[in-house]
Amino acid sequence: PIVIRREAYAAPDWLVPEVALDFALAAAATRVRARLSVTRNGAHDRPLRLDGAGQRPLSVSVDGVAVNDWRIEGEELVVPLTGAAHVIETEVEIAPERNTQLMGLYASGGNLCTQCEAEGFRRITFFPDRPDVLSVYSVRMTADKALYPVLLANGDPVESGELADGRHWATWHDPFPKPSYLFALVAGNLAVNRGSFTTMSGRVVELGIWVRESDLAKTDHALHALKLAMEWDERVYGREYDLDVFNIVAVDDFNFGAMENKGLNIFNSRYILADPDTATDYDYDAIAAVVAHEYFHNWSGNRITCRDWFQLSLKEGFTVYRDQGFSADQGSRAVKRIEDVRGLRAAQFPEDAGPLAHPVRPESYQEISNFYTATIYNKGAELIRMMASILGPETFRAATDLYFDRFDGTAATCEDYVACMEEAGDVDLTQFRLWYAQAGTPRVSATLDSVGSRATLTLEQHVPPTPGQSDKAPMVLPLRVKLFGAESGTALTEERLVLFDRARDTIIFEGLAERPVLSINRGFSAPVIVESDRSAADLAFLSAHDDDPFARYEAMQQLMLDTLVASAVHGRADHEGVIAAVANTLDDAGLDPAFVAEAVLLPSESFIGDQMAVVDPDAIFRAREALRRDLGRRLDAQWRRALAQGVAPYAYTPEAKGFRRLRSVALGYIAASGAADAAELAFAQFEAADNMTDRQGALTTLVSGTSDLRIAALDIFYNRYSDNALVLDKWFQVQALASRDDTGAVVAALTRHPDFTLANPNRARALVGAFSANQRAFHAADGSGYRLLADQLIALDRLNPQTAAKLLPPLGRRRRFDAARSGLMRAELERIVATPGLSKDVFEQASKSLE
Ligand code: B3K
Ligand code: ZN
Repeated sequence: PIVIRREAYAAPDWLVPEVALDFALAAAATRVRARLSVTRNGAHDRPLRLDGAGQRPLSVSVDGVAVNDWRIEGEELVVPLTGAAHVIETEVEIAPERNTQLMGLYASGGNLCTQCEAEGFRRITFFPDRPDVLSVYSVRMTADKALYPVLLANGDPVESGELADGRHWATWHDPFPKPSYLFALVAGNLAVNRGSFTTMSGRVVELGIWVRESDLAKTDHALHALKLAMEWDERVYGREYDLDVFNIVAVDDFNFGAMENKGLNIFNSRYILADPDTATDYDYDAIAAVVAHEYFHNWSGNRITCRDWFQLSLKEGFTVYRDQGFSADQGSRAVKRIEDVRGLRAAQFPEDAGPLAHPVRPESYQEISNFYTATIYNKGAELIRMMASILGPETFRAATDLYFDRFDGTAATCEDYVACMEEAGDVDLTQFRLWYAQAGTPRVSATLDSVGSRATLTLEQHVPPTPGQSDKAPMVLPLRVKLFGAESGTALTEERLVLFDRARDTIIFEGLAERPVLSINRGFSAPVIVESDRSAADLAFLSAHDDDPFARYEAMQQLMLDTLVASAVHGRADHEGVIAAVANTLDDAGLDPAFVAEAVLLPSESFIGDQMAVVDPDAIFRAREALRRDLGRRLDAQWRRALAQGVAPYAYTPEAKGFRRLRSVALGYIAASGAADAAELAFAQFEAADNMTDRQGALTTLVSGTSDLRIAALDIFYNRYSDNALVLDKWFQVQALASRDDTGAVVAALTRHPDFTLANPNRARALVGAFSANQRAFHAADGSGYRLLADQLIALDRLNPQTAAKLLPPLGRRRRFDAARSGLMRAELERIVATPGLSKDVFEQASKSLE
């Protein structure tokens, strides 16, 4: 395989200051004519090399004269050139309706759209398809007017008109130089929800959300979120929008969540369409977050882009950090932080502990699409968060101002970003840079010894080895620390930000009036694993008294984890501590219901597994169910009270959302208790619900139970939503995630359901992706889960390598399991690697997982 290395970066030989594209659009065959003005970059005599993807040019001309001295080398078009500046014209024909990879120009639901990041533009036309070549684009499109009445591209619309043969045309111009990955066009039969936003300097921007006519009523939430995001970015980062129009188009077939193309974002419809009947609170929140994320990229990504793909976290980590801040400001900061940390632990920590671990700024790749990972995105966001904590809010803002100002209009590096933080913050981030270079989640052991009025906190850190990196240096870990009095329950110290940057260190606290209890890594100030010797009593104490809500949640989680791991290892454990702490939290009337719901939820089966030397899925399931049953029984009155609380007609407010969340958690515990009326309660909620959150919550509970009402509810749900693809995804997903003995068989049957298709990434992820996240079902001892995943993955790879490769990582976690399971997983990986015609996407992930 060809390996691309970060250190091999070289500036482009040729630049393309301007490009004009002319598309004769049709689903079966689209003609693309490209006119590139190219300039030689530096003194060299090398020819022009343009990336392609297997096409042959129909014609090539240089300065208006047809030439035939070009050649194809691999997938590149090589054109010898003599001067310092030329105009190159090429013509190709592509077939959007045969494009199942969904990269480049493709058809979705009868419309035509593009996806170019990272390397899709080369599937449209020959071009230096790399992010450090920035060009001003002019685009002309002609198409059948009846089939494609709407023609959109980047930038601002210029002109449009009619043609004789039922065709029409439109031209668009984007004045901002951009890399090819930000190119976009859409041709389709679309309706628009329009709005407008007046920027801080008084410019009026016309906003449009484009969807199929029948979905128009589901676009208000996204449009509202867009306006909130535009206002937030002005207020919090001083960033103003820069074009006269901002368009978003929703499509059903999309490899990712959404794409930040300049002025023309293209979205997976699941991150646009919402109404209370079809979308959950989780969906509403995700829509607002993704709309904001893509909008924020206009500055962190588009105005300042990446020099090369190793710098991907420059735009993604920073933009995730920005969208997390935006979402935190829409509701509870504490709950948002809990959700983000839960997500990091569910996706990034396992990645960092497995065969696909890589630094936030990787050193090499075979296929760049495989590096759109939780490490680049979510760990990358944690790096920005740590620098923001080190600088403090005002200085951080001065540092981002400096960064935006200095690098506007350029293709920058992670190093450029850190240098701005360093300069504006007047701090030395030399050692901090290790966060970009070293993979693996640091482990911190924290011990607090107190004698009289003096306490010593001893910290030790260890960064585990990861592929290609056996020895690690100590990192800078910003740890927020505070001590509480064990008797009084009040704070003994102020919160301190400890910059722990050695293998071992001690911190002394003096003048303590009583025995201290340690609260550490408050707010999850560093993305690390903390091992402390705090007793169950101290954890219970913190879960009730800590004044940082995240730390309260964390103490409760640790108490639950300690109990569950002990139980999974020894077959049983004392549940009293957890029951008392959960009761305390449920009875604390001062707490936000959304926080309570998060705090009383047990850690997931996989997260429990991550704490064990060898994951035992069945023992974990039994331990967790036993604790759930005890919590359900012992706190029955509290759960029923929570279930009755805050019931009101649907509203999308933080308060109403919190009540809904707590009600669905309560329903789950009532079901776990084995109460005779549990299924009826769930079914009643399922039928009475005036919103999808309550309906899906009830269905989720029913589907993991044994009552026949489960079948009834699934049928009602299916029939009610059989024409709504996004809700059918939920129907598949809820079954794939069910805690049942027969889930593997159910999922196998669902792969043959008439509504199941691998051609649609959302559907593939809803069934196959969800199944592999269901620890007990996926890790069935007979290997049937592994076989199912491998079969689907091999089939999907023939259509869509990028989405297939994303399904592979669960098979790579084999070293975490017993020898029998590990061997079965290995056999499936070997079968995948031996598949003829395998894509490089899947090959890279599978072969690395076998190492
Ligand atoms: N930048 C896009 C990534 C799409 C890449 C697909 N291979 C989405 C986002 O992070 O905003
Ligand atoms: Zn992004």
